Amino acid sequence: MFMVMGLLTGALLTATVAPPEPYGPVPSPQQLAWQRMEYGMFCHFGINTFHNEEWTDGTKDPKTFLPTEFNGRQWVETAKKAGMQYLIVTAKHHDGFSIYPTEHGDYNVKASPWRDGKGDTLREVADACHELGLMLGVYLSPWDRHDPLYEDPPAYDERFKAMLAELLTWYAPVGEVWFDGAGSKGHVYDWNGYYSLIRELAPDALIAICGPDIRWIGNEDGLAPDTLWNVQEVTLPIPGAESGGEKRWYPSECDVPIRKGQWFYHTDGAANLRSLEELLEIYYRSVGLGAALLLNVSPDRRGQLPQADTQRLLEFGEVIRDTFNNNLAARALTSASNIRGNGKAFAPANATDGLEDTYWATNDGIHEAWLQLLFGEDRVFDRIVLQEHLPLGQRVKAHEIQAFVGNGWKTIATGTTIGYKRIHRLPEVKARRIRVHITDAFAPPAIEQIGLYKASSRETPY
Ligand code: FUL
Repeated sequence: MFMVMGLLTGALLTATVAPPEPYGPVPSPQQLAWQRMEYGMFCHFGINTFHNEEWTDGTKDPKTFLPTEFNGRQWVETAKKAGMQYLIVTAKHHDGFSIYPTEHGDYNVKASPWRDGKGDTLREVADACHELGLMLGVYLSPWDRHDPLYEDPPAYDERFKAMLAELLTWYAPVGEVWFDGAGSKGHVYDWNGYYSLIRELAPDALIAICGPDIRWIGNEDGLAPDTLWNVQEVTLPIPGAESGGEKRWYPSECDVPIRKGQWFYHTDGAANLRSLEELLEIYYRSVGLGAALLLNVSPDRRGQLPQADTQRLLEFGEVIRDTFNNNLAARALTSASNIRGNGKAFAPANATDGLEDTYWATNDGIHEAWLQLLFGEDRVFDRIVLQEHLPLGQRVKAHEIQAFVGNGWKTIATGTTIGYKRIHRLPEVKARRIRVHITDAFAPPAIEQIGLYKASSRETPY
């Protein structure tokens, strides 16, 4: 009888340990899935590719758009091999030339002799993305230097929406719509109309930059700030237009070209190709600070990614894979200064199990706590990865990591926010006992992952 009661109480106790309350705005399922992709490819391809210019003015002859060996699948295959999860293509840049056969206006691929005016670059790229499992995104420039309708905003809005509708239906599913703000100062767009059309035709698509779902990091160097909050005050419909506004989940994207200063291909641009070291620095300061990295690789005049860029990209992908392929923390014995409900539901071992839906959490009112990793023998590592459980919002304000070396605790890394991810690079540490100490948080911390790694020998020691 007592035993039965005991069992019952035990079962009730485990069942009643509620998860912590979410703190503040939380990501939509689409935003969370997008954040988990981490790394994508941007491809700027268009009439500019054939003129060695970044911004042509809308007067270049459409006949000059003439790729010699177009291969959209090669872009996607390369992105996939490089470890990227999504790909965004410029359907139309500021010059107004569309690289897909739009039924609106006359400045597009149909007016080019390429494949007798029957070519469709986006078709090949979209099909390959869908087949190979990459999310497809489209860039459609609001600023249009060719279209005469641009001078008549309501008429232009209708055309723009018609083009959006083509993109979202012909190439579905589209996961991200990228609205560049360049050149648009003073022009009035029907942003709300654009947004509602996207929500209607592609409810899962995220609207980036001049849009409510993904925030531009604010530079074109691929660098996020050291303290990065996903919750931002946003004034819609044009985020960032004014300060203040509604607080919403607004994750960041770092867009940066692999060739310094060049989004489009230039015949003499190879010298601008970033080194492996520069790319790694960008990675650690974008993905490593909790933002997504959108790395631009420009297809050349053949309509393929240049050989040198492809090689660099693959090398970079291999090094990242090498560095993060073996989580030493997975085999640690874990303990913590506080465990929510004292049971398994929120145990510290959840932070080393590699699963997205389990996490270590503390009791309500506990905003400072540590989690310890204990090994049977010394472990050697120089990278530490931390991730918060974002369905509960972003909570951690400050943290530090300590290792037991000699006969005392030594601080080996400190930081502010964690958010989607925080990677610490540090000189090699050899220790049996490590503590991740959340020193301040807005709410009981909820830590989804902790990783310890040894960097690939192809990375320069930090
Ligand atoms: C900028 C544009 O002006 C560049 O040409 C490029 O498209 C970059 C991604 O955004 O605002």
